[in-house]
Amino acid sequence: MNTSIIQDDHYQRALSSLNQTLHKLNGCSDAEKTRLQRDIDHLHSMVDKLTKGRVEIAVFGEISTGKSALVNALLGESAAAVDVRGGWTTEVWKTAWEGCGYGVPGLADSEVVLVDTPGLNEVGGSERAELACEAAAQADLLLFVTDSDLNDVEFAALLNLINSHKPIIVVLNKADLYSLDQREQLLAALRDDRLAEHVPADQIVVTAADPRDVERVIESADGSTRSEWFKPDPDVAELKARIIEVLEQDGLSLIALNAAMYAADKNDRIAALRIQLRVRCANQTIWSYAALKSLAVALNPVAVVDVLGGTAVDATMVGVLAHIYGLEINSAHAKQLVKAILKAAGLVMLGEAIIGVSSSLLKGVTFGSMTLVTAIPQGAAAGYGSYIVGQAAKYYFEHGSSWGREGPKVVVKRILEQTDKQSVLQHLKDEIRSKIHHNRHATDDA
Ligand SMILES: Nc1nc2c(ncn2[C@@H]2O[C@H](COP(=O)(O)OP(=O)(O)OP(=O)(O)O)[C@@H](O)[C@H]2O)c(=O)[nH]1
Ligand SMILES: [Mg+2]
Repeated sequence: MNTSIIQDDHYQRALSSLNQTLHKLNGCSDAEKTRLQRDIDHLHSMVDKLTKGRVEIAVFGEISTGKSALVNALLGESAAAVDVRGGWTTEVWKTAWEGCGYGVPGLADSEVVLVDTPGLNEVGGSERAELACEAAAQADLLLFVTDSDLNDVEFAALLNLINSHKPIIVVLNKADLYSLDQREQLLAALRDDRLAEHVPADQIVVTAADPRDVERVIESADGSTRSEWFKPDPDVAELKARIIEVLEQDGLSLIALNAAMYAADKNDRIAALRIQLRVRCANQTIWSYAALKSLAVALNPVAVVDVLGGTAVDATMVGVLAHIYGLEINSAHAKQLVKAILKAAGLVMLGEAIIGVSSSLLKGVTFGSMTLVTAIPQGAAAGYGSYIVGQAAKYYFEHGSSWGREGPKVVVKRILEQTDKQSVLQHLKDEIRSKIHHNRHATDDA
């Protein structure tokens, strides 16, 4: 296999970072994998890119600056669609640059690929912006095309690309539209002024990717003259030379460094997304168990026993939460955790539950309308207890089954402080009411 030929340290490390990131993805749940499918595909394509030695050069710039024309001129053929109308290129588009004459040493399948992108101001929709971002993230070398002095939008976009820490060549295209003097002035403005601190002068080059027709006067042997329009050849020699120079100097380390940065970036993204998905799923679970507990207590005095023991429903919820965080916990451990949380919450919560219970017991629970007057607040109070237990358990699992240095008391106290109790209670009361609506024996005058 190709990779064994490459002994370069950076290269091997980059490859193993990509593989480790992919390995991490294997541990994701099916729901997480579905959300991360695009990242998984990109990571596979990055592994393929690195093992084959595919060098990607992505072309960016405002609409109609001549990006597609530049790709064609480098290729020496009309592969990309060029049009006088702006916004012509709407997809990120890749093509192999066969005649470029560079290959990563040691990788027989190595190739250079040119990546054409939609114009920057065309990248209005978030989907296209994401595509352009992804193209920049995968590319090893960036070309930024402009056809005049940079406007503010171009300058901001260019700074963004510079921040990706990849080599960048700024291309002043449409040179044929300017006189020699104007060209020099434009170059000086870019090199010595706007980009002086950002791009080395020799990384700013001039091209004419698709020069417009020029009139030529032809003199015949008899001295008569006639004029003829002809299309000059594209002039991208300086750019091509600069690209090859960069690749020959750094080709292998460029693809290695880029792949390593890519893997690190995806790693962070995967971790963030996983957390986000788990938190969402955990919150849904907590709400549904809190509602279940509320309803059980409101409707059924037997369920009240749960509140005193602080267990069955809450322990089941804790087991489900553990599972969401990729942990398994037996029911004895789950009950212990619930008790520990209730204890950490102090008498406030237990008191609330007990008051709820005793008043139901004293009144005796029937499904008459008067009972529901008290049953709904009691149910909501019990559900609130479950909500707090759930939030605390979520914290515990998020931190790898630990309360951290603060201990359960501080954590639970903070959760209590940060919870908008009234709105949780209101939400649970609404839940009970909407369920009771379906019970024809009951009324909802609570
Ligand atoms: N005079 C002149 N015109 C050029 C040159 N390069 C491109 N053009 C013209 O500029 C127009 C836009 O060229 P494209 O290559 O389609 O530009 P683009 O940046 O790909 O445009 P979008 O894909 O729409 O963002 C076309 O009419 C080209 O013929 C050049 O070097 N000189
Ligand atoms: Mg284009």
